[in-house]
Amino acid sequence: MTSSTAHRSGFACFVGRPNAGKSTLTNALVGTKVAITSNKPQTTRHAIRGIVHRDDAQLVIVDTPGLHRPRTLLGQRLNDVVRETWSEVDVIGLCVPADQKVGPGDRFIAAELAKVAQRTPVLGVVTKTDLVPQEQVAAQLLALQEVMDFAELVPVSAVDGFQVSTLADLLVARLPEGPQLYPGGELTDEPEATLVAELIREAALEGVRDELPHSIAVTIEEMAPREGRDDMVDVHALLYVERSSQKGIVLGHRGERLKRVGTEARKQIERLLGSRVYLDLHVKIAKDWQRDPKQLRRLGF
Ligand SMILES: Nc1nc2c(ncn2[C@@H]2O[C@H](COP(=O)(O)OP(=O)(O)OP(=O)(O)O)[C@@H](O)[C@H]2O)c(=O)[nH]1
Ligand SMILES: [Mg+2]
Repeated sequence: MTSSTAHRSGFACFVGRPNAGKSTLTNALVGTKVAITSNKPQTTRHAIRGIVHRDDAQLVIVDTPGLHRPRTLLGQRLNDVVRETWSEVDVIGLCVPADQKVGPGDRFIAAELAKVAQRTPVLGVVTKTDLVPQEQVAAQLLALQEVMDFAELVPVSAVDGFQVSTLADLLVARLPEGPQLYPGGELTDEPEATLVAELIREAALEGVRDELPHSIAVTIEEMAPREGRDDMVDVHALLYVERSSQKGIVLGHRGERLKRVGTEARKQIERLLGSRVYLDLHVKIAKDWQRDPKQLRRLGF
């Protein structure tokens, strides 16, 4: 028997061009940072699950990489992650920022989604509404309506919180009835080491540009509480770049830049782990790793 108070549970995913605001929106819905964000394209590199707990539902949001025209094997792999994710969820949100014209990239994604839309509802989500006047939001909703037949259209801002809970309601309404999928209080199923590596990458993305953001990868070589101490975790991490010229930029003059990245990342990691952290961070060159299947595998792609 169904009743209006039945508990719902399931999966939603956000898709869209790089930089559309998918990860920021995921974090806003979950209420904490589960995915790193930046103003560089292709910040997200795997499907990240964030869990929204409510009395009436458990909504698992899967944040995906931005779908784009791939130029490397990594880019292809990222796009594969997106397509695999949207074929598995209960509801999809196509994110389009309010401050940019609906373009060929959005139409390309919508055309692909139209095939999925027969069995999975797709919501049109206009993000970043805080950046533009109201009329422009209205115009963007109209423009988005043209690209495909959406189950629902909703404008949101992850920054000022506008309609974030409305979006949660709309997503939850599309979930099947079911029990909790994750224990109460669990906000993500990302391994701690992955979150730590991501926080380091987020800090490293700050202030770099052009090709460099794409070339950066971070691995955690070792992470453990310091022997004999319960208030200190030692983290040994490697920051990969693809060329020696990039290593110079990341290090900065006398290693000053890397030091700043380490300090910023350490603060974030301490907040995440709730303990003091010693971060040992080194830069290594993995030549052209974005194009090399073997190295991609080693880096987890
Ligand atoms: N003003 C404003 N900025 C936002 C909002 N949402 C995201 N941004 C900014 O937009 C940029 C991209 O945000 P992300 O959440 O990383 O975008 P993404 O879609 O996950 O990007 P990829 O992972 O590269 O696909 C960041 O600089 C965010 O701070 C919003 O609601 N308002
Ligand atoms: Mg992202």
